[in-house]
Amino acid sequence: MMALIFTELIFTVPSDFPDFPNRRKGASKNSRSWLAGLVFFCLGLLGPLYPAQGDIIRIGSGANCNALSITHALQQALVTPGPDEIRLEKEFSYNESIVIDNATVQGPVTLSGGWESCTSSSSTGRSFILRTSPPAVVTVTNNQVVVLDGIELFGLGQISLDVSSGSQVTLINSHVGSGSTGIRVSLGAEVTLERDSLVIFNETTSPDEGGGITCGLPGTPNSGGTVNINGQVFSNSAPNGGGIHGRWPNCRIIVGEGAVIRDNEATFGGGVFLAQGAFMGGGGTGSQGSRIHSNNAEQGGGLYVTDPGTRATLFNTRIENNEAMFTGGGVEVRKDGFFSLNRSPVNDCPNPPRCSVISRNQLTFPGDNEGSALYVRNGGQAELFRVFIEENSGFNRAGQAIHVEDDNTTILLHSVQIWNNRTQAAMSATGSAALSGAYVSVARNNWLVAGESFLPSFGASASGGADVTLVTSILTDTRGYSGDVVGDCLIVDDDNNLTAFNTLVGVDPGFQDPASGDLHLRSTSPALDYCDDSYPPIGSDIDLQSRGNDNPLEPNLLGPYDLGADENTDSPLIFADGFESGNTSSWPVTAP
Ligand SMILES: [Ca+2]
Ligand SMILES: [Ca+2]
Ligand SMILES: [Ca+2]
Ligand SMILES: [Ca+2]
Repeated sequence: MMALIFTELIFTVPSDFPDFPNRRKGASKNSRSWLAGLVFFCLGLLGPLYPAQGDIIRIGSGANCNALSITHALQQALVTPGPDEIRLEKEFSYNESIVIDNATVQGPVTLSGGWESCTSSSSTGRSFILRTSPPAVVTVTNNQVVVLDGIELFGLGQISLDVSSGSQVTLINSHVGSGSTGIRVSLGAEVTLERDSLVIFNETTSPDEGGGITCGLPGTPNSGGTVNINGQVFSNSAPNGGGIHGRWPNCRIIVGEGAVIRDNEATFGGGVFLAQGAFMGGGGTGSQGSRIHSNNAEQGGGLYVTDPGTRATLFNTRIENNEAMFTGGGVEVRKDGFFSLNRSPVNDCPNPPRCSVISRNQLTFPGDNEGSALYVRNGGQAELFRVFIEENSGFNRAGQAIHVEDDNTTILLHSVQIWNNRTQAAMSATGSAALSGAYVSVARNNWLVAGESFLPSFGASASGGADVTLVTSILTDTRGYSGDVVGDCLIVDDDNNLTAFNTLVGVDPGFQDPASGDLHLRSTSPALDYCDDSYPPIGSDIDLQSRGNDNPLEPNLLGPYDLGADENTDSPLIFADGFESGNTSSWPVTAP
């Protein structure tokens, strides 16, 4: 417990919402040196959670020790049939290249660090294993099952942990740092990074590896594996995937409660790069969401998804404060890749309703660049459900926050709030792309024109034959539309270039507190009970409340469906004055 708290104190930025939009980004190359890593690592506390299992082999030089090296201990483990725990004395020096496969060990093995001596009954801190020449510091292969508990691996120029061929490795209270790639997972292996574990300060120049974690081998189809992330992948760098690089359909990156991918750096995919059919899924639950934040790249600051069959389908994940030079500050999807973000209908998150966000991401290169939040090209598809897109910005507070371009390329927005972005249009499409928004609430977006004055954003922009359709939505604080945009069941403040049916123009939509980003509907909003189900809702509203709540006091204009991201499900105000006034004239006419 102490270790967990301590880790969070050190490795969590106290304020995750630096001043917008002039915040400074995270790690520099300098801070990624292994010396800095050592400093961080030395601050760790406390040790193994696993009880001793089977035989215990103690490495060290004093009383009660029975091995002088890890390799020596593994030789002893081989001759016993069951599982083994190898305890590493803390002050002892470990500079070995350790191979765990069926030739050297029999049964599952735990490497447990942080023991004061071979006579200690408990461990504190971690043991270091360093290696300055190839191969990897620890290689686990041939279906071995290994737990690293209280261990720090320093690759110092090569892979720190190489797990392959059906093996399973779990890291508890362990750090993997300063390697060429921190962890490589391949050929059906599985690695689990538990919440108090870090992959940190790794750096590679190979385009086929991630800085922190590599899943799959280049040129070997289906050589992926599974990576479960509940810990942090932090301050790593690579050309493709500063934090994580995944390829092949059997590469599965699963983020869970407490997963944090942050301050990583790349050319493509600062946080995560997925290609050639790789899959990323999962999301946070309970008290810890999962976060992809403060990463940076030239394209795809947080996440870069490319190639047919490649998918990232995330829930309860905050993609924020990432930065790209050119496109895709938060997320970039290319070449038939698929990205979706949703709020889990079953698992709560630490700060509802903002369970899933693409917020405070930025583009930095001079010019009107596109996709500070989300950028989709070349056959890519993106779907957002119950997502907040807020405070994203391009260079000089211009550009486009959400952008889709090219044939057969689509963005679907459903129960999405687009608020307070610096963007020329709340959403933009060009080059025959399709953009559909349903149950979308748009307010307070604007952009800085020529660095001089702010103009309200267009509600949407369609050019080059793009197809932009908006239904059952509210768009306000706009300056109309750019290009031809079509819609139905809308409340808009300006319908210039908008062709829409059943639309109210220029009325107050009745948001709760638009200045502070609360776009829930007041009980007096004209958006209540407005639309029918011509545009069937996909699941619940942004609060996980049922769509189509029929307020008995509100006449159904076309049907019981509210416009925008929120369905108002407040109890009907049958006694609107609360009886206190004694003035029956203020009672709604339908009240008895
Ligand atoms: Ca054994
Ligand atoms: Ca309703
Ligand atoms: Ca009604
Ligand atoms: Ca609601």
